[in-house]
Amino acid sequence: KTLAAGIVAACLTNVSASYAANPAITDTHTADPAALVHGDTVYLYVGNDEAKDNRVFYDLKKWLVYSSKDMVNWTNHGSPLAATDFKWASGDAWAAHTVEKDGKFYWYTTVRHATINGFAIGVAVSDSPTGPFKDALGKALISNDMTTDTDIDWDDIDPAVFIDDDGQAYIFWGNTKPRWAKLKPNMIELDGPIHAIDIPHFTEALYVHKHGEYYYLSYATGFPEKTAYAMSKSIEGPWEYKGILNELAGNSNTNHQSVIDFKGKSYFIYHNGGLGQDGGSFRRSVCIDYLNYNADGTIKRIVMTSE
Ligand code: FUB
Repeated sequence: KTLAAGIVAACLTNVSASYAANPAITDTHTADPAALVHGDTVYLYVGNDEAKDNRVFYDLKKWLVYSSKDMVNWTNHGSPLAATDFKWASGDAWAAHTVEKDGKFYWYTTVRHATINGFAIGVAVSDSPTGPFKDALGKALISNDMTTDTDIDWDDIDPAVFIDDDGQAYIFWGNTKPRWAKLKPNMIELDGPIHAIDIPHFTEALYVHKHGEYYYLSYATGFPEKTAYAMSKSIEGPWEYKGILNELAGNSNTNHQSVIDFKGKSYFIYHNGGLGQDGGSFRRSVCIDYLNYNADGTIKRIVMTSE
């Protein structure tokens, strides 16, 4: 090998290494992670990026489920749900979120509506975290005709469901316009009005979690996306903006986070474009790092690792 070839090889290695931060899932390209702790196991629900290269757009037809008992070794349970399992949808398995209530698992999904303009949110249900899942409603839970901006194609995306200690469930969602509503105890109908949320620099990917006496609302900000967060003592807000939680994750325009506590540690789960030489904005990969709180309840900025 010539010196020049060696230098080129070294440079390529370095470039690749700086992008190849920590994909936790490496058997295929995965995006938009949503983690669910159930017993001694974490279930990870992700979209499957199938774009051939990074020059066109998202190609997500289905979601995948993984599980782990140690956050290191992951078992692939295949795809128990595809976008077109919702008969009223035409495709696009965008970001989704699964929660458990009373022994049933509800998988809230973004899909493109076949007959109503734009994206919509559906909900599938199963008796098991790994499926089989089936459409729980036979129609969209939230569609573009239910919100005020019917001309905006993708403002009804990225559902995140939070069940509070008293059992009340809430759904948060949106692109550009963050929104929330209560869910009825059956988990498949909205209960009451749709509310706007007042948070700065919102792009998409809302996620709610609770730690101690605070609720945390994290979300993608700007574009390319970083992750920001806000805090409140009430799930209904008002939310106090706390700044950037995670920097650009590397080689992906988007990011999408999930936060869990598992076996005594807190985790920040997200995606980057770091898998192999062909990772990127439409060929993303799920990553996991620790999340740490300060004594006052604020969150330390995430330190992204390659381990
Ligand atoms: O994966 C498609 C879209 O990209 C998601 O719905 C957004 O959150 C962004 O990650």
